[in-house]
Amino acid sequence: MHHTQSKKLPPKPAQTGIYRGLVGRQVPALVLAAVLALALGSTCRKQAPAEPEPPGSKPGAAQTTPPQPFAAAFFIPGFVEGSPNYEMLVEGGERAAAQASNVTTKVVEAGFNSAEWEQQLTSLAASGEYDVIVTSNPAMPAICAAVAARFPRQKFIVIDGFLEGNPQIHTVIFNQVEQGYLVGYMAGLVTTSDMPGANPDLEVGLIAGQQYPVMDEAIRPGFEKGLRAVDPAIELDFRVVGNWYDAGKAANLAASMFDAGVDTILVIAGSAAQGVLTESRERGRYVLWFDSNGYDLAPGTVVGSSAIRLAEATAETMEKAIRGTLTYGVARKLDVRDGYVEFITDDPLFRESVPEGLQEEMRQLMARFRSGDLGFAMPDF
Ligand code: RBF
Repeated sequence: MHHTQSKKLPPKPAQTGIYRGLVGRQVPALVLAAVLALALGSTCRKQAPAEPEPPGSKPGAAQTTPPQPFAAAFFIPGFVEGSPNYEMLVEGGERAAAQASNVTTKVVEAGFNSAEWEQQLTSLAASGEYDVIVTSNPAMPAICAAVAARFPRQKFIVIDGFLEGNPQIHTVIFNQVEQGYLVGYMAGLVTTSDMPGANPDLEVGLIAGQQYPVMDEAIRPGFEKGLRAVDPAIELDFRVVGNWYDAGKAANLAASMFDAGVDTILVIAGSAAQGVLTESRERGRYVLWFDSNGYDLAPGTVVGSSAIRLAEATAETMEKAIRGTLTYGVARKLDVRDGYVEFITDDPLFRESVPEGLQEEMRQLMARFRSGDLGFAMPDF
């Protein structure tokens, strides 16, 4: 496509940072306008027109300034597949990017060796290609802060992490004391029930991929509070896989827990959780799922599922970052009352696999959280 005006354009500025993410799917008029806007010194994204664009409106109509190119990288500290939080992060982030115009994204999987994450994140920041790096898990705020200190113009969003006051980092954390309580209450109901897989022992399990502060100070205490709200005599058997991928080891842990009298296990172990699902299905025991809706992973075995609205939180945060309205230095906390943490009671598989009385107890528990009648503080980390 020939464009006569292109000769009048100033040469592309040398610092190509924000141009690098631009891909061929944009129309030339948009590119021209973006270059022109930059050349005129308009660096403020807040001036971009409100999105989404009205349907049918063609970019390049010339009355409004088209949005400047925006590039986001999703830095996954592990692998996307099999880790619900990372799957939701990419899903939500890609959704926000697709709904805006002129936004490009890239997914970088950093693998399971956490000793390499800081160096890999440093490379990503050093490329200067990304307006924002979006990442997830409670260990990432500290790593982002270390990298941020070396790249003062790099911005970060950490979903499922907490850090206040760093002007380059925005964090969002979910109230996992409440989330733990919800599944703990359900585990208590199941282990004290006459469901076919429940035994008379008051023993419930929790298998975690690793031990970390959010596990020790939010998820596990919340889970135990929920168990004890049903019956103070219920005991918790807590085990750690040691990584987020060893399904064989997770299956062995589950087997030894079942042998010791456990009938219900909450598993938070990334792709290692597959081993717990298999072992529980074979033994006719029960699993509770944590981050996303897990009922269909093993119908009848997964009898309870909490969920965090991580995809939605990521999409909203990304939208603001793209528009230039995101406040960095802020740590958001989202809980049940806000609508970002829930126990899923409306799934047909939940209704099929759990007696009506238990279902009703869980619906009432959710109602108490939603009304503010019940709530727990999520500590700062
Ligand atoms: N959860 C996963 O599902 N997969 C992972 O690979 C994974 N890696 C983690 C690494 C670290 C260092 C930490 C602190 C947590 C990790 N989590 C992982 C747990 C995740 O962030 C979250 O706490 C749980 O999924 C509960 O919401």
